[in-house]
Amino acid sequence: PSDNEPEESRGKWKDGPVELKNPHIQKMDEDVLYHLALSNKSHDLKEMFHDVKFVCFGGSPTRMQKFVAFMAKELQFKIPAGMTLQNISHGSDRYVLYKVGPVLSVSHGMGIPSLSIVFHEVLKLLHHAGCTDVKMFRLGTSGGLALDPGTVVISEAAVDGLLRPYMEIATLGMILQHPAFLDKELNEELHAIADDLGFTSVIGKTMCTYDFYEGQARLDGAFCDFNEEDKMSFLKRIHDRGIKNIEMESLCFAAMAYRARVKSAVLCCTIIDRLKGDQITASHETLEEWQERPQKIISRYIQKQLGMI
Ligand code: R2B
Ligand code: URA
Repeated sequence: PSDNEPEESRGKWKDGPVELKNPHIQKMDEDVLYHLALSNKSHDLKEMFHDVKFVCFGGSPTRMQKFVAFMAKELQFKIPAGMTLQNISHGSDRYVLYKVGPVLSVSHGMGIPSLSIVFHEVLKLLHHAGCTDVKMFRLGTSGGLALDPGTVVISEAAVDGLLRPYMEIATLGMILQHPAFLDKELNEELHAIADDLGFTSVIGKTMCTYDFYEGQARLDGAFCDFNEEDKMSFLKRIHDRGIKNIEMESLCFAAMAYRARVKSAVLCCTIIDRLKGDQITASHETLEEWQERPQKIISRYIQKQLGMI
């Protein structure tokens, strides 16, 4: 593992300021967060973001816009009639970034490379802003294994397509492995909230892949070199190893949050049972309702943390 901290400190997250494990940043005159269209010179990041405690990520820009509007309501922020919350990163069309009180809502696009870029920049933003005691959440979708669609899977651990619990990054011609631990206590708290809200949810392992089609054993991509039997035997095998769902960002999310020692959780609703098929055929309305479930769980968690309920 690339992390050169002693084994006994693993699994321990630190509350307190968001620290960057990069000595170069403090020597830089200006830090341009290019994909967020922000910089610590041109913007007063402390003024803008110092009170952020909860950073919620999701793949789609519109979903994250809807989420911030929902959070504004839940946190009883009055938005004047005809007004909407501004996308703070409107100067870049790569990602969206919204803020309501202590909550940031950020889109991350699809897949590890896209998430990784915005995660670096959000961590730097939180550091420059002097934020403390921050928690991060990924609110997403996934394919489930032997679960009714609509089930929320809370990731106990993220693994790659070979069931390895770390993210590999090619750095300076070497492969570095970053462990992807997630916080058990936080997961249990979220699981209890899901129960209270009447949502079916499970805590289990999540497989994170680099591709939606062949990478997730689908037979319906543009290419496919395996048959139904191969597919089913793979999916059953990983299910037997405790994998509850498959998606495309959890490994990077967990690895980067853990590397920064920021507590995080990954909550993905399932939108298909992969033991029954490959194509996503649920209606738009049904998909919307399922995708709101992780958001509602996190909203309830945030309200609790803020002492509102
Ligand atoms: C879930 O859904 C997306 C693919 O449809 C991907 O971003 C993921 O992890
Ligand atoms: N997202 C994925 O990555 N896979 C699925 O099957 C559904 C959503």
